[in-house]
Amino acid sequence: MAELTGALPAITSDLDQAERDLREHGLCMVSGVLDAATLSTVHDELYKAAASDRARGREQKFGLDYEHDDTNQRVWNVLSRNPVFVDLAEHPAALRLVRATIGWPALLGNLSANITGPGGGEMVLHADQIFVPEPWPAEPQGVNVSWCVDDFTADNGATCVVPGSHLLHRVPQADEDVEAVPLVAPAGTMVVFESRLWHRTGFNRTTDQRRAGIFGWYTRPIYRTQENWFLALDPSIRQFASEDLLVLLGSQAVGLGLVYGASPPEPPYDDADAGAEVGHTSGASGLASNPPGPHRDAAWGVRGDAP
Ligand SMILES: O=C(O)CCC(=O)C(=O)O
Repeated sequence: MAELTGALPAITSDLDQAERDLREHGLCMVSGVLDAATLSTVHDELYKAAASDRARGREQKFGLDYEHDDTNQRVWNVLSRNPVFVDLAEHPAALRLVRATIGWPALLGNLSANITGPGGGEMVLHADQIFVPEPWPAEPQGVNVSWCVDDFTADNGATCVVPGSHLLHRVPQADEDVEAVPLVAPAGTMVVFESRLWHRTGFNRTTDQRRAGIFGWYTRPIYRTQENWFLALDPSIRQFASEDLLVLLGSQAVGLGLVYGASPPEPPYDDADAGAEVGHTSGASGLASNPPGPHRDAAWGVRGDAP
């Protein structure tokens, strides 16, 4: 049996504490990040997207999910479904913890949802950086920011984690004899765990509850994204993207992902102030564009996080 000494941190609303928990335990649970109106919109829009996918036969099975499970539903490309999901992907609290774990620039590998249904089976125990060849680099290569869209309970399939497993610094074996404990948390909780932590979807033992979680997967910028944003993203999301989101999508880049040796230019802005700031005109037509930002490359260089 693997030697494990970890513990689960308590839910906190203090981001300094969350950052310490993430460093020490490989995960943190943060309350008070979403207001009630945002949570309600996220909930309704996610279930609407899930129902639409199901009605149109657009569901895709995921390799690590329980094989014989027709109650669980993955919802892909959540970022394109409604701008409220952009608010999750670039939430300042989320990005603070992403930066603290893997630095900046980072890429958003995916924003997808997993909805467990009554009777839904367990997922395969895994670490998210499963694609990184071993021996792994000393530091985590990614971080998962997950959002509890419903209450997560021990019965309805709350994500289960193996405390301390990030320190084992390897993927779990198929027959690994370890205890995975449920992350019990109310809807709206933001749970952040680094990419070496072993985890899985829990059993949904209820007869009448669905449990939705949205999982934002962020990586260092040397990894390919799971969702191919260049093909999958609704163009309006990029059109109105913040600078942080452009970086996360690979549409602003340094070192890798360049176009003719420079960062790709930003899309046109609709916002007169954004153009004025850099000495460009931007009118109601929204056709003026900001230049690519060598100043940004310089800023990243100073932070020293460029690949
Ligand atoms: O659904 C969950 O609770 C966990 C999902 C997960 O681990 C994953 O998608 O990698």
